[in-house]
Amino acid sequence: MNDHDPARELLSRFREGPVPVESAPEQAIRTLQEAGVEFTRTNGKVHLEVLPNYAWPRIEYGLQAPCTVSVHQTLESTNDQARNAAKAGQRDHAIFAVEQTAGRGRRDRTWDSPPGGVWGSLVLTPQLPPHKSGLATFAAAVAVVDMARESGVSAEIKWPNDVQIANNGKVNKLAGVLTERGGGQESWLIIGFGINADIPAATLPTGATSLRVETGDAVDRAAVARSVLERVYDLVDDPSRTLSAWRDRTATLGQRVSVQTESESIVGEATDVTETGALIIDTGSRNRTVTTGDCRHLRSA
Ligand code: BT5
Repeated sequence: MNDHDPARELLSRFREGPVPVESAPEQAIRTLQEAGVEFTRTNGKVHLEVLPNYAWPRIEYGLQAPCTVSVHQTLESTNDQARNAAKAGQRDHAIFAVEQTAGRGRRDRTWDSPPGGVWGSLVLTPQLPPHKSGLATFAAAVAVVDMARESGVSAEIKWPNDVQIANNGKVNKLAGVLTERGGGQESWLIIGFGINADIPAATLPTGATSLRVETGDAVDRAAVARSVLERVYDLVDDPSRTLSAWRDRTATLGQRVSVQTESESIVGEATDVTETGALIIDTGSRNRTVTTGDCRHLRSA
């Protein structure tokens, strides 16, 4: 049981309209007010007037996904916070931070996380076996691409976890996904996504772009978060839909690539992905299957 649960329940009732004063618990109203929600009272009814900008009530209001949400001002890493929540038994909960002080990429690389991004981690009970965890990364990458395309931004996926935007031969990174899993019997899956949403050009790292830069408009981070959570839930337990959606949205297949693994660099044509999300590379002499690595798209000869 979470302190916010009566507040969540009340919040969802406002979707049908104003709520009679006598059936709106004072404590729930107070919890929502503390999160920035504003109400008025007229004719014995409570009216929801203002949802705060980027806070859990704004993301949860109208959310079509079976998860709860929390938004923190500053965290070291939402994936670390999510891991603690997972170990404490929480599932179907998404943790966001306005900014991260130690955001992580793969192989402990630094993830720049200034305010304006959507830095979030979703804790799930995994439904697929461990060797298919990579498909959760695929589901999140598809979710981000679809959200971007709905805003008119033609994003694409670079294997395995980058969402990028190609413009006049220049490619910039819009988002990355970091999936982690653990826990033996009480197992958990964390899908961390870093999306450069409402970030101006001046605060982006080199090689990055944002929805704000691409559209020229301010971006509603709560709407971005909602859209991605909904699409992730839509796909994550369905490997065949995830794979076909991923194949439709990737720029990697059919490309000449160079993939740097822990031990070697493999160059060839990326021909397909396996049912676990590994990349198949035709090196000219044989097919190689790569499960993890950093992929570069090379110019065709
Ligand atoms: C990723 O790693 O792309 C996964 C990034 C996942 C970040 C999210 S934010 C919420 C959650 N909490 C966390 O702590 N992490 C997750 P990788 O493929 O290893 O790419 C990392 C590289 O991307 C870095 O070495 C930089 O070159 C570049 N980079 C760093 N910050 C960036 C940004 N904001 N936008 C674009 N590129 C960035």
